[in-house]
Amino acid sequence: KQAVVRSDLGPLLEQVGSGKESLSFMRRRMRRLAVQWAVAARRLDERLRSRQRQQKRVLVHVGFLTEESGDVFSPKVLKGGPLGEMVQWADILTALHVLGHNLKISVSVKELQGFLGVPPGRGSCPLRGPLPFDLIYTDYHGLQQMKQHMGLSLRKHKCHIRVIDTFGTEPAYNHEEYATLHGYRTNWGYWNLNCRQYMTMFPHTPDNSFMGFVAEEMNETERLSIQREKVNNMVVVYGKEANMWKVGGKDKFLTILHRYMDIHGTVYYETQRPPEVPAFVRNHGLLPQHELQQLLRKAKLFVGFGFPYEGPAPLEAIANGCIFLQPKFHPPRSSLNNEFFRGKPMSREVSSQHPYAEQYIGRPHVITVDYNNSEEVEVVIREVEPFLPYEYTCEGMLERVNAYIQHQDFCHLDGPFPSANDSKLWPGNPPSPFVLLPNSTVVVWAPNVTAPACWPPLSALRLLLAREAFSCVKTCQDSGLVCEPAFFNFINNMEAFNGLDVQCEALEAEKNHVFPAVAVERRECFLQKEPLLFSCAGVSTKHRRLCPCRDYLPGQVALCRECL
Ligand code: U2F
Repeated sequence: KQAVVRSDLGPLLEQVGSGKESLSFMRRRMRRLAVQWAVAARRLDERLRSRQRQQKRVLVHVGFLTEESGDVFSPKVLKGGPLGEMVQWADILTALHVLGHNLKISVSVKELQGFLGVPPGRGSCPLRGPLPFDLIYTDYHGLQQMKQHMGLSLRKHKCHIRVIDTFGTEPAYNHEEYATLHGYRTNWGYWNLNCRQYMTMFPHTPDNSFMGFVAEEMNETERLSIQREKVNNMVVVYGKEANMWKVGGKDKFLTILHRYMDIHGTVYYETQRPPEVPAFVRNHGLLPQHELQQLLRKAKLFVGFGFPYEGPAPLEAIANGCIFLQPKFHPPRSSLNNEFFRGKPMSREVSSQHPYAEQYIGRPHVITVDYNNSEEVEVVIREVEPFLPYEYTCEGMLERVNAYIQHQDFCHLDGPFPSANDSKLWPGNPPSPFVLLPNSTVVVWAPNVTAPACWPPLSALRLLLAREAFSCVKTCQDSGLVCEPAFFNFINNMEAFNGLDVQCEALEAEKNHVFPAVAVERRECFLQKEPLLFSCAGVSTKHRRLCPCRDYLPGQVALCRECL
């Protein structure tokens, strides 16, 4: 059945209900952005009119909002607790509804059981018969609940699952046996999914799929009025919880800033001003989202003190014409050196409070400086235009989510559960389906006529040899490309080494998350033996990695030029 775009959010709002503060927050957000979604849906529909778009049966099970997982978020919605996750789930639900899919929403284990058709009650009761959904969007909590309540059948249906995972999961942490053997075991990882089934809040690492969310867009009239209404010396400080203001050196910084600017904050408080917030700051208390937008429209500067990491607010500020000033982290923070990130299933280096803003947006909208270096802190405040990357507009999110739904297939592409023990699913090292077309900087492989179907299409593949101690994320990035994990399968062969002029004195196949690669010292070449370990993120000082890169659309890094 063809999916038909919907512009009326009424039925969705009804489905979401309002039993909890978190759900009410999501409904308010949906209502506020309804017009923007409808306009985007119409535009995308015109562009995709000629395409077949299958309607999917989709279950959304929001694990972190279930009572069974403790639901620590809902009671804090009005008290300065995290809202980023709620922002994202609201937008995912809206995108799925607008794209015309058949949607069921669950925020309790009971509802989950009802939708899946497993008898209620505790204990694991395998689902009999076929899965009544094509796609299930959930999170780590929900995954655990499904394991408890679907028992063995979860394994059979795993390829239909998508896990919304804010900060991302890297292959070395995802593969249970490898993680256990090599010290990558955490409370979260080890599900042996295809890493592209994890969908992140920002395009952190191409090993995962980038889901995102949306921020408000301005039309021309709004742009002009924003520019007129800007108050020259107005700053808003990022951080809705008093704790976020507890940073060393902050007082000095604020005092200097206060000499030139009026400082505003939106810190939650009960009766009195939180002691962390200096008296000269005009604190509005936690604001409803639309009032925060109004405040940001007037402000010139949005200042972060280092926490929260990687939240939505800086994008909103930039979209409202603010400059985002944020601290650079020396050394970068990661799960190896930072309490907040410790135990998260990745070792990505977080170079500033908001690496996406730093790397993908940058100056003049984003200024990332070392706050300990007062010379650097000297900011030139000038006019900036409101800016929102296309991938964070409604149309951009709809385009991306639609492409994933129509093309990403983890049930057939790599086999339902590729595992090293399952020889059927991993038929050794298939010969390369390519003809090599060398060009000066990268090796371009043109698929020959028998090339297997793949998404993204193989014509986008550009093969690079990384320098030692370089990941494929960095290697592709340095050439203006992005690492594409879907292509690893096709470059895990001798032809790839030959194509890059690597003379292999020996060839082995091993389970290691940096393979395929060549050893720096002995010219020994290594192929990957476990497809779940293909990793864009992996780094080794002893190896030069083979990297499958591809191009991307301007403002839509998840999609290549021929991906739509
Ligand atoms: C991030 O979570 P946060 O909720 O702390 O992220 P923020 O960037 O602060 O903003 C989330 C939303 O809160 C809204 C604002 C944003 O869309 O419009 N808001 C508001 O409604 N009223 C106010 O007065 C101030 C903000 C991240 F998203 C999570 O994944 C992480 O767990 C967390 C910690 O790193 O950071």
